[in-house]
Amino acid sequence: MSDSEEENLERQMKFVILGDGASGKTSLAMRFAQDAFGKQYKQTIGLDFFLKRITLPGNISVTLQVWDIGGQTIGGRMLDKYIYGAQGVLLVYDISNYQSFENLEDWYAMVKKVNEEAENQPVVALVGNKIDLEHMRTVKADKHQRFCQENGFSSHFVSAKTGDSVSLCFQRVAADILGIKLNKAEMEQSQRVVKADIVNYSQEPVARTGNPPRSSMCAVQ
Ligand code: G3D
Ligand code: MG
Repeated sequence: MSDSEEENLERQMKFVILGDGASGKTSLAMRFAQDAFGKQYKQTIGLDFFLKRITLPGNISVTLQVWDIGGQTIGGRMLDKYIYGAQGVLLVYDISNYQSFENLEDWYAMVKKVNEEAENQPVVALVGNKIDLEHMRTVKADKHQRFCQENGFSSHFVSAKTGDSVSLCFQRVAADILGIKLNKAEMEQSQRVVKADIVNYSQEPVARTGNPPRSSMCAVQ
């Protein structure tokens, strides 16, 4: 194995998922983790974070350490410890709950405070969750985009319920952290690579010989 391959195997990144209660943080974490860890998830979530390996285009393996803040609120005493050292921050709101969007200003202020003296600033992603509830949307997409532009966030719309774009979101943030730009074709391709990885981890050979799942929705439902 070459040095660079070894380095790739060991690369680990800390992600933290922030946002108001009920915006869907735990659901997102579970949706992302489930494919790979299945029943073990509940066990590991009790320990503050879980690990999941993904493969980015170019066969780059990264292990994501994903922290769900649980019941921590903005004033929570442990919150800075969750945020500290995170290379990826997902700011999550519920597109059908305007307050959850507005409060992200405060969540982001907390991220900036914790990173005041940090050499490397985290990559921050704005994640509008519950897009399956499009008919109940109260946060207009242009508000979302403006918030992204003002602060240099990447923009994501997902549904933890259906699984729509959840893996892709984590993957795009990981790619951003490494400075890898993914074009559309690569994103689709890399989604498939991730799926293949997951199937090998969590399912019996029957899944490998059968039709490969086409998307995260297919893989988990
Ligand atoms: P939190 O960890 O941010 O507090 P949870 O949020 O993951 O506990 O989710 C809060 C509620 O929102 C849950 O409903 C959950 O099922 C729901 N939810 C999470 N993500 C989605 C989504 O993408 N779409 C829809 N429609 N609902 C979602 P309950 O009823 O269990 O409280
Ligand atoms: Mg939660």
